[in-house]
Amino acid sequence: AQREHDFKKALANKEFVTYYQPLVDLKTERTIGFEALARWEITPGNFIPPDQFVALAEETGNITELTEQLLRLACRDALEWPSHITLSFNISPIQMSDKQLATRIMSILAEVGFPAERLEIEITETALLRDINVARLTLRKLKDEGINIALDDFGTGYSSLSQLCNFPFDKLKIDKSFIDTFQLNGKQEKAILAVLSLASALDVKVVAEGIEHVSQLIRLQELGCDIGQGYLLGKPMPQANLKKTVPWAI
Ligand code: G
Ligand code: G
Ligand code: MN
Ligand code: NA
Repeated sequence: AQREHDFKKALANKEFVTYYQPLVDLKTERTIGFEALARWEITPGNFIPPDQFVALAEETGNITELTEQLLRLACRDALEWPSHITLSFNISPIQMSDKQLATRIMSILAEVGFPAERLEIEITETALLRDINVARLTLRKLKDEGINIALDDFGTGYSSLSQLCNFPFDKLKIDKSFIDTFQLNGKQEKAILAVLSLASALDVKVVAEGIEHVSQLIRLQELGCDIGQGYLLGKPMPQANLKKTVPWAI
């Protein structure tokens, strides 16, 4: 009860903020979007990471309210970006069982005036397993509104070929554990190559997550990976730092 009280208070005090990490087109090396990553600033400069408070929000029944607050914030920030820059937003698996999810998202977009075409929702593979029929309906509704869908942490969950064929994904985000360990002609690299070829056949774009070294970047470019994300290309940063760090115009 205490934890629930603290959480409600944090929501009321607007202690949750969003950082933004660049998504970079690996061909042109330009930023094409940002992923919103939530932070709980308990006291100035002191942050609780999302893995911890998202679970807490779920346990205390506050995940819907938290998500709405974060999405509103992120869309407002994204309205200040150039109009070709997209916003990626994480949805937790438990929310894929919410039949109202698509409606909630659409009403925030309408309220803020953010175009659906510039929003991308990131879901994990486990999210699809909870309630497959609700998930399918929700994704269909979001797609029909023009929202893009990315499959996050690809390769670590229970992804099956049928999921890739039966859900309307626009992007696959290859989990950073593959990028961390991959070596020239190693198994991870071969797996990535196979994923690229599968994605291309299904007309889905591929994002490599967790790029930290130039050697990884160069190899992923050689392999033809579409999009990259990682500390090398940009760390998650607050809205105020985006203009300083990311060269919009070029
Ligand atoms: O941001 P890292 O910066 O620590 O994020 C850790 C995890 O928290 C990732 O798995 C990420 O997908 C998740 N996460 C970050 N922001 C959000 C959010 O706004 N909502 C949900 N549900 N998960 C988030
Ligand atoms: O689960 P999801 O992919 O949404 O979360 C991305 C997580 O990975 C966030 O916690 C983000 O801060 C982190 N991250 C992003 N780029 C890098 C990177 O290059 N290296 C590491 N170690 N973590 C990263
Ligand atoms: Mn993500
Ligand atoms: Na991810």
